[in-house]
Amino acid sequence: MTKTIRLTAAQALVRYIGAQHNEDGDCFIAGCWAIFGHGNVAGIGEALHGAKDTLTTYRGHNEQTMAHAAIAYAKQLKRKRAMAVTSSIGPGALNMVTAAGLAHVNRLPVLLLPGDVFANRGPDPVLQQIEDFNDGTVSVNDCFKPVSRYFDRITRPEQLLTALPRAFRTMTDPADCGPVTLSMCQDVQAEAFDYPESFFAPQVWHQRRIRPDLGELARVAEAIKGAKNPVIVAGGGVHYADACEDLRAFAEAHGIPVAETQAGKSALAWDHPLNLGPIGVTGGEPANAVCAQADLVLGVGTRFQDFTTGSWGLFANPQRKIISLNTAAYDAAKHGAMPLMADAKVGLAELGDAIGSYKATAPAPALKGDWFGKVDPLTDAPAESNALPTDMQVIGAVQRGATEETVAMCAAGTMPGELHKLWKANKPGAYHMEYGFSCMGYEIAGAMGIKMAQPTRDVICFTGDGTYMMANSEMATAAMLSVSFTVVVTDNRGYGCINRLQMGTGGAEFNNLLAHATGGENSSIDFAAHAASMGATSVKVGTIAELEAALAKRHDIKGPYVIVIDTDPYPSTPHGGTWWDVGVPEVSERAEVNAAYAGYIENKKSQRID
Ligand SMILES: Cc1ncc(C[n+]2csc(CCOP(=O)(O)OP(=O)(O)O)c2C)c(N)n1
Ligand SMILES: [Mg+2]
Repeated sequence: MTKTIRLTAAQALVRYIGAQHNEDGDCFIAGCWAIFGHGNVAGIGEALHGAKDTLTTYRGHNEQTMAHAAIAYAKQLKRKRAMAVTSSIGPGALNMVTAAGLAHVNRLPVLLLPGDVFANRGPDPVLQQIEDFNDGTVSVNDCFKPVSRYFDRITRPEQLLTALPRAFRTMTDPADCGPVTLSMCQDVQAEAFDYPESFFAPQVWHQRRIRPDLGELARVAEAIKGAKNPVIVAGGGVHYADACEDLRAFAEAHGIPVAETQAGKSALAWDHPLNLGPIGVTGGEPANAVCAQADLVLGVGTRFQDFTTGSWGLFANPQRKIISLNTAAYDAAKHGAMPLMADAKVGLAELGDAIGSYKATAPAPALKGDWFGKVDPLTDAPAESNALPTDMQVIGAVQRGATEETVAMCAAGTMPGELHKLWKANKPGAYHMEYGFSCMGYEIAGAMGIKMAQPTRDVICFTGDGTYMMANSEMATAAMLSVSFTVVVTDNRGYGCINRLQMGTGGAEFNNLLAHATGGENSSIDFAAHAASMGATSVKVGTIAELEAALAKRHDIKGPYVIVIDTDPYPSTPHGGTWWDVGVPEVSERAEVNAAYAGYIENKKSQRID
């Protein structure tokens, strides 16, 4: 006779979560973020309370941003651990959909547990049920389907017996990793079932390291041996596979230089001789010049998104070949690449053996010297003047005050591009950029998630005024939990980067900066006062020197510390970068748009479709 235990579906869910471990012996799910409503308070709420000594529940202030905190936690820990997030039905659930998209793009694990309408349909329509006129099986939670790597709707308690192992397989499988949504019908959460006791036995989820297929390996090795000036494009997969050291060894052994994507940055120390630095639209001249010439591009753990490839205009050598070493077959076969489906760590090791003593022609070292010669002065503290500081100077101030343990983090606005170009990351994990979704509002909650993941790190969050306004309420959560990190708010009174993009595509300045928005002149937000009202320590500074002084105090401050500085919305690093495909109007009454369109058509010719 199978020994069973009678539990509600919610109790079984929580008990199973508590029994799943990673290879280090940690509980894979490190905690559960929760905002309760009628759709989860009685079922999941009761179960979480029952497990509160082993699985901590955190009370957030917005479903989207508490999920951002969970996702940042998993990203900083290189997917070795994740968190769960539960919401009520309807609006609370839909608030999490954006965060699911973020995790989906960035291939990051998170366990989303939205409540759902009654499976038994007894009270239909329950409060917050949308009612599809044509399909009785649809609820708002169907919106999670395209943004979940695994979606399941739990309409009977015993479905957890198959759904939960699938959920954990998805979150711990490097090739398939992403958000899981278990849509928990409200009545089912509270229904009991006799679960086999063995279902709750402790389990370890090992990190699968896929070795290359021998045919693929041989073909790729042949291609590399025939290359004169190859380049490696290092993406986030290098970090997730713990392959930073392996990448360094491979690059050094074969003299192949490395360009870093936003997710890959910090794989090699910024001053490593073979680190060409940032690639692509937000890249620098060293990487972009080498990529333009390269006869072979070896992507390692990269999605080859448009910011990396310059919308496929960057790799301009007509003879060039692309190789994609990736755990996901989807990424390994992109854009006609020769696939090498493998984990970055074991894949690089086996590829190294296969190419033996092969050495590439190293690029001119002067490239890097020239680059820093040009951009470093932009980050210097300005001489005293009445001009507003630039974002580049703000980066310089933070960089000068950075320690061995600093993590620079950001997601959207001017700063991701500036940080990619200018930030000098000393070691893996020193740079945390969410640039797959580039989701405004990730920053403050994400900084909290990073600090929770690595409490000894010095987390510095860069956020514009726009992204601060979009989502700041987890600041109160961080204050409540006494999670310490620094937020540098660059207030340029508007959506500065999009204003520049608008001008760059021939548009009139319109609806981005407050100065060009209806009623914008009436806006006067005191960010420091706002942050203080939520329990943060805050200060408004007027100059770069004051910013440096304020930053120096951060190590003694408990909870979030917010430093606000007004900056100039117009300047950005005038070096590096490459074309980015943004559709420009084909007809317009504006001469500037027509000129931009002519330029667009010219640039479009560089876009490789082969
Ligand atoms: C959720 C979301 N909405 C819209 C965008 C498009 N977008 C990218 S950056 C940006 C403006 C950011 O403004 P701010 O945070 O003030 O940064 P700034 O560029 O001014 O430094 C917008 C609207 C986005 N990335 N994410
Ligand atoms: Mg702004």
